[in-house]
Amino acid sequence: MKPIIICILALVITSCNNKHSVDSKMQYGAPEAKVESTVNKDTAVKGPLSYGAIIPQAADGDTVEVKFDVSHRLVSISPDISFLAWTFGNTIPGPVLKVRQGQTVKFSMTDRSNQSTPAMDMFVNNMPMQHSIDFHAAMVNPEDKYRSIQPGETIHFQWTANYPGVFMYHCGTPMVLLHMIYGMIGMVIVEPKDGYPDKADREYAIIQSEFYLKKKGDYFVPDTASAMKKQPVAVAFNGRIGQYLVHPLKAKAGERVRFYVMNDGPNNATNFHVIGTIFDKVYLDGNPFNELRGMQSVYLGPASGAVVEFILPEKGTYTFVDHSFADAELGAKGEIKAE
Ligand SMILES: [Cu+2]
Repeated sequence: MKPIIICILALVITSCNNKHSVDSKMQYGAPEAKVESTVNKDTAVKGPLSYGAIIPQAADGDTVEVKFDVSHRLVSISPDISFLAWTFGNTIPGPVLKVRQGQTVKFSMTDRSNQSTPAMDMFVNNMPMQHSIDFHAAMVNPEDKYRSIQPGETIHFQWTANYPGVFMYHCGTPMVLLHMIYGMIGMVIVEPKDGYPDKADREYAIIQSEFYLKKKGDYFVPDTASAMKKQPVAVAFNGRIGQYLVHPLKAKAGERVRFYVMNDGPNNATNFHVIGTIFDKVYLDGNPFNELRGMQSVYLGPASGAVVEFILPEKGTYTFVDHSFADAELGAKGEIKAE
């Protein structure tokens, strides 16, 4: 073989092997966070964000501005269960944020827990309080960026998405468990630099989380005692019990479907499974390096995620569950319908 051909072959092999190698351009840390005693000028969320199973469109460019605020408001997790929740971006879970690997997020958040929202006055537990946010997708000094802010204050900080995948975010203000069972959880998707090896025909975001509540009058209130025992009264996908049984996700027979699955806990594991198919590929924490094949389910502890890809083999309705079936009975059950 001629030397030039050997050189070209060597280059091709090297570049293939490095396809998913760790990028040397890691950004460790970020400028100091800024806390202001003024509120963001409006309540609207800003950035590549979406709600429910919809995947946001990542923005172009090296930096992306993201803003969502904290509010205390009435949230329903089923027609029968409502409670005064503490939220990021007004919902449980908070909005899904999607960025590209290497992008820097310029984030800002106001603690609006001192502002009244509809139905709030009915509750005795509507005290304004400190909140914070902890992005698992970031690598920054938590004492600085994840510090608690007072009601009426706004925090600004930035972080760079070094690693691809699916990551949790949550309020980190003590008692952290309490802030999480009040609803302060969410997910960040970091798109890998070179994407995933296969093209997906459909993509959906699925966040599993537990609810620890007790009845108080016509409403419910979060219950620390049952949370400490890790005994939820409900487990849901994207914050609403059984929503994808009423409105199944859509697909077509033969399509390759990609779910970004995040277990936001806060306490229990999930064994995520789709009845009637096999996960062709699973990427643990959504990193293309962490590839598994032919999995019947994927076991995810609290604050673990995965990207799962599967083929819907023929027309039909496929149920996705936490195969720890007590959780499925408590609400961790949905459907995807292949037409
Ligand atoms: Cu909080």
